[in-house]
Amino acid sequence: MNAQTLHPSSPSSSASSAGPAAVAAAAEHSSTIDAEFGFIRDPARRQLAPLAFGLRADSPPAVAWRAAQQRERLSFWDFPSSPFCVKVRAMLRHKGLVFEAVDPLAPAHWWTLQRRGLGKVPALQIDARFVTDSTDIALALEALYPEPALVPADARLAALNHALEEWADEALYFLGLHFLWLDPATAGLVPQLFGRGPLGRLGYQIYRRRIAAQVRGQGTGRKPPERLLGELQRQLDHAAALLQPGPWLIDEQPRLADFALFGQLSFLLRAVTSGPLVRERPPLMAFVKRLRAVGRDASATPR
Ligand SMILES: N[C@@H](CCC(=O)N[C@@H](CS)C(=O)NCC(=O)O)C(=O)O
Repeated sequence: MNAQTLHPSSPSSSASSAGPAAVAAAAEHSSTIDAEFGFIRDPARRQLAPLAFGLRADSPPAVAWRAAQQRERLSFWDFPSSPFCVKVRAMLRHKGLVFEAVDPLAPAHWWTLQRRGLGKVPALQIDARFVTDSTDIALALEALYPEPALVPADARLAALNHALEEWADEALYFLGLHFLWLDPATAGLVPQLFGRGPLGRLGYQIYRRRIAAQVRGQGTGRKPPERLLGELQRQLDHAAALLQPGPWLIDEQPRLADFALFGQLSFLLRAVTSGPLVRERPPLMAFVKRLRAVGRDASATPR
């Protein structure tokens, strides 16, 4: 197997200052990142090795350096197509963290999610601590691994960051749920995710009913479909305008709001009606491409 050896600098150096020279300077702390799976092979951190696959061989040295300094074990309850999981996955990768992805549908993991979590994905276990909700996960990560920062230091920008995150997580998400689950144009596609057998069909019916109740309860589902289409177009125009001149929503680097918008745009791109509306807005597609690069292809959206 192809492997790449990395030489992290001393633990007191800042991650952002770990250029190639600093990285090469501390050969005594060397650890190996497997080129294919991103395992860390440093014997001192062996407990992470078998399961971690948050990094790829093309991770920049500073990212790999941060991962090599990571002491906590991160297990991520990750459902690939969830927009909130796309958001968290991209943030984990942006921060250069190594994590184990856990299948939330496996019975034992599903039960953990009900018992210790909110019954929803994403969830992140940080050593023994179980954190739920993508915003709380982001803030927990930020406290442990402050660089690169998801929240700007400036109070006004920080408030704007949270307001735009909320807009993406709440307003865009319910439109996404409608277009992916309830819009008749997508009806043939979603059941394929569940499998064509009787159990898959039953699972799809039950879950669809649950989604319909959520979308109706929140209010979006009470509006006629034409109105939702107009609303989506308006929201996407706002998103495109917010990204001018870009490259990010509010700052010189991607922040929490950018990851939230990325998750929702990835979700909308999957649906028959909403996908073309995102694709026909160049600032949105340029943004999605930029975040796919930052998040090392963290989106589950097919290209
Ligand atoms: N506000 C939450 C939303 C999480 C959420 O709604 N997750 C959905 C998947 S996209 C879920 O787990 N739904 C299952 C359910 O509601 O039972 C966050 O930011 O994490």
